[in-house]
This record gives sequence, C-alpha cells and structure tokens, in this order.
Amino acid sequence: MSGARTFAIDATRLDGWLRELARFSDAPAPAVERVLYTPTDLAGRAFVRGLAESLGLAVRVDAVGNTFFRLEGREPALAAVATGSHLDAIPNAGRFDGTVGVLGGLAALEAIRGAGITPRRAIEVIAFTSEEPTRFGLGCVGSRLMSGAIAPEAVRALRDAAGRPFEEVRADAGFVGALEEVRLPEGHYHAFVELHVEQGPVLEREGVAIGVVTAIAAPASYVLEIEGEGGHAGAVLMPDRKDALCAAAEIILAVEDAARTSGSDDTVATVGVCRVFPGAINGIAARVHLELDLRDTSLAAREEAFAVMAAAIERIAAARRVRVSRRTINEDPPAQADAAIVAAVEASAAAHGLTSRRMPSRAYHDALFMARIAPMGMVFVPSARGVSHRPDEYTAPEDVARGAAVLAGTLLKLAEDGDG
Ligand code: HGY
Ligand code: MN
Ligand code: MN
Repeated sequence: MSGARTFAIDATRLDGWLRELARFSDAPAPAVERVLYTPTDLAGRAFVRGLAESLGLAVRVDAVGNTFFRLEGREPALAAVATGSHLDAIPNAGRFDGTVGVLGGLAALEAIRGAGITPRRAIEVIAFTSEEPTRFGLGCVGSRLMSGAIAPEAVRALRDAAGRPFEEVRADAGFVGALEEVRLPEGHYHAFVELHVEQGPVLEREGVAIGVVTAIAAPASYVLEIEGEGGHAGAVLMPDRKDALCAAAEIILAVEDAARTSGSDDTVATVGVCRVFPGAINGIAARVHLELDLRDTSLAAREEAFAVMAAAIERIAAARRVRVSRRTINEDPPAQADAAIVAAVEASAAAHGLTSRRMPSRAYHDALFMARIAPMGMVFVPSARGVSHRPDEYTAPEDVARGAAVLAGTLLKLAEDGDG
C-alpha cells in the first residue's frame, strides 16, 4: 500500500470538535487559555479522551499525563507509528495551536478505520503534557521526559509561579507513577509525524495547502534578574539612581538589536515577561525579572546572537551600576526531519491533489524532542494572516481537514513499512 491512499475528512465535523474543545477555557471566547494541570486542562483532556474512546481507540495515560490513543495494527509486536500534539494553551491563545494535531490525528485514525483498514503497525495519537511553558516555565516537559531530553530530577525541581512543586501539582491533578516511567526507549516508535498550524504567514501568502517541515528551529530561554536600588521617586536625584527598570529597558532593546543585526534572518528574540518590584508609581524600581526567548534554525547563529546579547547586558549593568544574574531555562539544538517522512508527506499531499512546499518550523513542538527517539516529520496547514498565540488565530475547516487527510495517508504509508 503506497502513500497514495487518499482520505476524505469531514471538515465541518472536525471543526466542530475544535470548537467544542475551545469551550474548555479560562479566558472569555474567542480567547482560549488551558494551562497545565488546571481543572480546565483536565476537563479538556477528558473531552478528548471521551471522543477517542467513542472512536474505539485504546487509551493509556502515563505518569505526567501524556495520553496515548491507539489503533491496533495487524502486527502488534512491531514498533508503532505515532502522531500527536498538545492540548494546553497559553493565556490569550487561539483554538488551533496544538489541538489541530490531536483532533486531526483522531480524525485521521477514524478515516483509516472507516476505510476498513487495519494497518500493519499500530498507530498512536499522543496528547503531550505541557508543550507550553506557561505553568512551570519550561515547554515540552512531557516529550522531554519521553525522549530523555530532561532528567526526572530536573522536572522534580520545577516550581510554578506560586512556588508549588511540579510533583505536588501533578499529584493533585491525579497523575501517579514515577517520572522515570515516562521515558521511552529509542525504537519504541517507528516514526513520529505531527500535524500543526503553521503559526506563520508563508503558506497563506503563497497559496500553498500543505507545509512539509524540514527542520525545527533551536529554542533557548533565560531568566534575567536585574538588581538596582529602589528609592523615593521624588527625593533621589537622577545622577544618584540605580534604576533597575531603566536598565531592563536598555537590555530589552539591546536584545532586539542583537536579533535584528545577527546576520541570520531566522534569529528571533523576545522578552515576553517583565515583572517590576516594587511596582509603585512613586518607587524607583529596585528589581526587575525578565524572561528571554531566543531562537534560530541554526544553532551557531543562535549562540552567536546570544554572545552579543550577553556582552551588551554586561556593558549596560556596569554603566548603570546594577547587578544582572542569568539563569538558563533551556538551550535546545534544532531537529532535522527524516527524509523518508518528508517524501511520504509530499507523496500524500500530491495524491490528495494538494500543493505543498518544504519549510522550517520557527515554533518549537513536541516533534523537536520526539526526533531524538524516532524519525520525525511535520505537516503544516495555513494560519490566516500568519497569526497564532492570539484569539484571532484561524485556520479554515477545509484546511484543517486537508491536513488531517494528508496525515492519514502519511501515517498509513509509514505503518505499512517493513522491518523492525
Ligand atoms: O513557543 C513555541 O514555539 C510553542 O508554541 N510552544
Ligand atoms: Mn504554542
Ligand atoms: Mn503548538
């Protein structure tokens, strides 16, 4: 059976699932917010689990809540093919980021079953835990543990903004078992393919239906603590100040400048969190907490940009007589998609009569870590106006359905692969 097998996915029905899931949110519609291990997260997970069970899929949940929906194959002993994405959503997000990969995966399995096909290898849809960094400051905790990209000890050391330990929050959410059990051995999966909205403008701008991801950019993130001297906004004259917020402002602009002038179009840097202490209108800022997100498709270019930022931070700290301490949250290498999977996605797109183009993913995904234990690929569908991580994030139902159909053809091709 070649990747030429085509499928028709009911676009309205799949969009209905996405709309239903978007109702599980801690933000007023159209915004979606579903933060790890909150009651809303658990309710969203329960909705998706109910859907998967109604499709006749077997369900397994691991110690951190990674959830595996399995369509059994003709040869259960063979390594399965996997797909999937995430259900959690950052504050003020939309209803497509991550969810298209989980619900689109379920729709793909339903289409395969509906065609009366039992694939040679089992196919699993994974809903990964904590793809977003919102709760504990680190993204992809579920797939990092699965792939061995993080030690369980480092996860046990995570604290949320209220200072609550990961283990306590996990237990309260009802997930049990040792973190060590989450790890999957190399070869556990024959292949991993993630369906995701592009979260950028390229496919829409070029009028292309399917993005075939060739690589996932290398993400890094850091915390900067800036310590100056507080004081009375009226009594301390300008030359005598060590204003942590003015130093932060200069650092943020230096970060932006280093990204803009890095020489690589793919260098992106963002300071998305800035917390000021004491945060009083008539109090000079004593301390500022910044969080920096830095990426590039090239590790060398990212590291070079970071070195420029670090030097600028040092210079600014000395000139303003403030202390800046830095903590690295993560520094991950990029991941390359597997050539055979790239070809399988392209073949499936062509078989469905769809245009496709190769492209990098500038956002990170669980696929970035699954690439460490299995050959990886990704399927992109267009994002309207390139928007994501915003309530007006949108992908037309027909585009989502086309992505799910191409995913189904790709998964089936891989599931018929021979060998181990
Ligand atoms: O930030 C990212 O790239 C992903 O959306 N978590
Ligand atoms: Mn996201
Ligand atoms: Mn995502």
